[in-house]
Amino acid sequence: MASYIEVEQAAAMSGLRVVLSPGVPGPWSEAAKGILYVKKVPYVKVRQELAGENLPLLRWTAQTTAPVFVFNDERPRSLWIDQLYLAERLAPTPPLIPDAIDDRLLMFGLANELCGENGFGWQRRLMLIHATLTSPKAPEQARKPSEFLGNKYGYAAELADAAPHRVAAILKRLSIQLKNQNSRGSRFLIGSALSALDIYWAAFAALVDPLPDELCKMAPGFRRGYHCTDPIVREALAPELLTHRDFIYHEFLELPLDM
Ligand SMILES: N[C@@H](CCC(=O)N[C@@H](CS)C(=O)NCC(=O)O)C(=O)O
Repeated sequence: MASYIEVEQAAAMSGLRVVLSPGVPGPWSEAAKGILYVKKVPYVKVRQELAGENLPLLRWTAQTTAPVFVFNDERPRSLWIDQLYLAERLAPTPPLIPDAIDDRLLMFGLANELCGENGFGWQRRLMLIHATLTSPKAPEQARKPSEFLGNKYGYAAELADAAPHRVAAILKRLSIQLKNQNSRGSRFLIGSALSALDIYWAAFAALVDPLPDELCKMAPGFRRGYHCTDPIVREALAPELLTHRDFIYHEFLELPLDM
């Protein structure tokens, strides 16, 4: 397992410190790690407690979610888009934000569909919380964090019911993008080189179809939850999207995942 330092220790340091949830392949965290990996930016890993109170983290970063990037005495960055811009500034090469305006606006639009509020990750989280809260078999140690995360991220049963449709719409649009790109002779989701969108998709795909255990060690309960069996979602998940995820992980990202 990766080694982590505590928030109090991290707060006294300089350089780049990245707050993560140990042992969990959270898609925002794995995407952030992927971006830093590709750019070879050095950083230390700082422990967040999933669904915990995280009071020292709250004092340090004014919020309790992971991932967070803190660079020197700059403001903590707890949103994916701020993290991407910081990484791009710290290591401009290879660029992960396309230079051409049309590529850039398409990349940020699709990335927001995956990572942004109410996007793919958000909707899958609502579905996961819903599955636990409505299952009579769910053990108490699963129910408590789900209640906590449900309150934190706006869970309501009717939102969770609508979530598979939103997830499917995003998957379908992403798959159209990939097909268009392939027919233009590109292996990437945007333009003709790796962009942050390829990394976001590779990491967020875990929320429908996690990598096998030998590449991504997960507690069985987490794996069952992440693997999506909803027929509306499965129908929208073109096999090419998973092939693309595998291509990005095998060619560009760290394997096995180190959490
Ligand atoms: N703030 C991030 C999203 C990160 C996020 O939602 N992280 C969740 C992953 S489930 C988290 O850490 N939840 C656990 C907790 O809040 O304790 C962004 O919008 O860029």
